Amino acid sequence: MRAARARAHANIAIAKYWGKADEAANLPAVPSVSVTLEELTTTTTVQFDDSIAMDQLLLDGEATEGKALRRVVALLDRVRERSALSLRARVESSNDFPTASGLASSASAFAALAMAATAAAGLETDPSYVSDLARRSSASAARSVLGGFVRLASAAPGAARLAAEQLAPADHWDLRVVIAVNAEGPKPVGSTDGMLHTQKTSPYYASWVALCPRIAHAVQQAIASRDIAALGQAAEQSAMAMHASAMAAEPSVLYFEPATIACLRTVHELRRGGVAAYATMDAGPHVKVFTLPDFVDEVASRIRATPGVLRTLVSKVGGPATVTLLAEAG
Ligand code: 2P0
Repeated sequence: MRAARARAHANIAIAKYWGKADEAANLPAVPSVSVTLEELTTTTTVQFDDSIAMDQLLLDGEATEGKALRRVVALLDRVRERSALSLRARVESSNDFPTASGLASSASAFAALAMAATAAAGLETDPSYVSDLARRSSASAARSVLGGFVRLASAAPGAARLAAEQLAPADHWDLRVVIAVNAEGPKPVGSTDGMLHTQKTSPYYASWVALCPRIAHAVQQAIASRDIAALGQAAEQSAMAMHASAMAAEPSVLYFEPATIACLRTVHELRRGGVAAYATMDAGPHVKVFTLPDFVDEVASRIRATPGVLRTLVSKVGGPATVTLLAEAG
């Protein structure tokens, strides 16, 4: 029996990924740039075991089957193929943030799984291999393998591989992220379905794809020069353009709730008062606010007081996924 335990952090895209160049190979149509979140972590243990006949998944202590298990098996099959290992695995995964909050992240989950499975199979945990492996399950997970500020390029259909790359480590810039939790429970339309529907039906999808390289470039430059205003403006344009393309789909994909708009108004008011605060939204109603240490308490208290906000989380920039090989048994 061979086992490994990995930890990976969630990430928030500053320049968003929304759209696939190749659905079967899960290759993104646009480049994305993210920041890794120290405070939101998934821990996953993978144990290859000759006493079990099928892969098993425990999510936050609950035996899980169906689609979640199938996605895990698909990743394990890739690792088994590369390592010529035929053993089935027991996978145990837990989040240190409330799963029911709708913040449950496939990014940290598949990054941790890819890292743990690779190590448990006795393969080299080369970040480029692990990131490419995670990307095949969930493109945003490719970014969570690396720490700090991370870029995932777009790819041509049929590209053989695509891994994320680190732009700067976590200690490059003490950016802070305030997260407004604006709903409980899973989102009505998942990211994969939402983006595929957008690219098939939205008249604005082509404009979105054309815009993304410019936004990703602006975000990279803002990170390099630690320029929060430039980063924030590009982040807000990326989020609004992504959501505009989704809203224009037929039928519309609408992730915003009243609290989402209320948070955007709060962020605008904070900026008018001289506070560095910039908002982004993913495939859900929550709002993530980029800010700096001097402003983080004020941003968190103003966001917490915004109507409809259930609670807030605050995070620093986090490091890469890590893995520990557990003692071989049996
Ligand atoms: C992002 N999102 O860049 C964007 C912004 C959501 C909104 O990456 O289909 O779960 O598994 O590759 O990684 C969420 O998409 O999608 C996502 P798949 P994933 O963070």
